[in-house]
Amino acid sequence: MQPIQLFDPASSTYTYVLADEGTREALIIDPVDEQLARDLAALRELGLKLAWTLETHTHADHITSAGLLAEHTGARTAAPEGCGIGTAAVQLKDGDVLRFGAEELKALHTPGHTAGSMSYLWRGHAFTGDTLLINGCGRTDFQSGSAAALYRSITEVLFALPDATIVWPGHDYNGRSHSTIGAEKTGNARVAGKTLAEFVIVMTELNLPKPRRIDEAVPANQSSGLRQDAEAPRTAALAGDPLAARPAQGYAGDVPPQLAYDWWQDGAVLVDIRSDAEREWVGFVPGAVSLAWKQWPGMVPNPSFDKGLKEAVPPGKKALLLCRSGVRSIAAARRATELGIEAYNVLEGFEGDPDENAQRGKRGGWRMLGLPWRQR
Ligand SMILES: N[C@@H](CCC(=O)N[C@@H](CS)C(=O)NCC(=O)O)C(=O)O
Ligand SMILES: [Fe+2]
Repeated sequence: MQPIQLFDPASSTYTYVLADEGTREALIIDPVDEQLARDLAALRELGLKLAWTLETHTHADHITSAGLLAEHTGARTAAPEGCGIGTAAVQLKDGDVLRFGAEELKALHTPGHTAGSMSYLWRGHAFTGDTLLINGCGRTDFQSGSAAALYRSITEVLFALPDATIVWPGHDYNGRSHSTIGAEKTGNARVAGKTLAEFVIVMTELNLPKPRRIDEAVPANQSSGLRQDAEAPRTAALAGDPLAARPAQGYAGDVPPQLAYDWWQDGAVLVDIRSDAEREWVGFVPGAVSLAWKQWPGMVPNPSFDKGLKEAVPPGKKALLLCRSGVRSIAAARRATELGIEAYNVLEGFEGDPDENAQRGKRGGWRMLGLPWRQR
């Protein structure tokens, strides 16, 4: 199976899906949060089970959907160890191999665009992230970039691959999809035939404007896209996908906050799965069971969460899972269901917005509806 190349026009980012034909296990490289619904739909249509999400580096121009993909599909997250993405379950070192079905992908440390940047090799394909672009390369003027390191990564690591190796870049700003190592070795305007000193001058003189979203994107990407101040884009991304917004499979159902409150009064168990820090900042729900969903992607299942949940929900009772915006609670409701509990996801969470685009300003969620909550 050839790599599947997907494009995010807003950031000109390429996302790749690789799959093992036999087992249908798949891996996704550099997924973009605005494209979450599209990517979930693509995986579903192709009958693929996502085993891994993978980053080439900490992006400065867009936010990854890795954390959300992991929550929705059960995939594990992997990222280069030098990228400061502490939430990634697997921290990749040079030469590490990731397996999906019978397939293997190899990580190559190719620093320069950022110090942690990696490229990935799969069969005759190289996914070069922003290390090597088509007739270009990643910039080196921020995020621990180094033109000298990039020169070595391109000329000594990537150009050492066979000429026929297909190059799949992390971006292209001119509508090109792929190249080859041979073509870049002879024709890449920034690096072909250049000495290290000449390359450093080229890179120093680029004078590119700062990426528009760098201040927001870098911190968000260091938590696999999960810790963002504004959660609205994720909700909007999910809204286009019926499966993501309302996954009938995997748990008993979705309930709006007011109905959850009524069920709670009737004896259902309300489980607040936000972190202790989130409750401290925003407020807590008196009487709810506090049980943080400390399941960073890849850590599923988490024995302490499972144990706490089983103790909190007596047999025959419904569990109502509440998080901040109604995304994590879907994953937690699925896990509760696996443990034999009748589990519901509380829509819009504690402070989510039901329909940001259509009803701007009309907010929902537990807190917004005036249901019981207190500041500590
Ligand atoms: N204009 C884009 C930024 C584009 C950009 O700086 N891209 C980075 C990759 S994250 C790069 O290395 N570009 C190399 C180049 O444009 O030559 C934005 O505002 O987001
Ligand atoms: Fe980049």
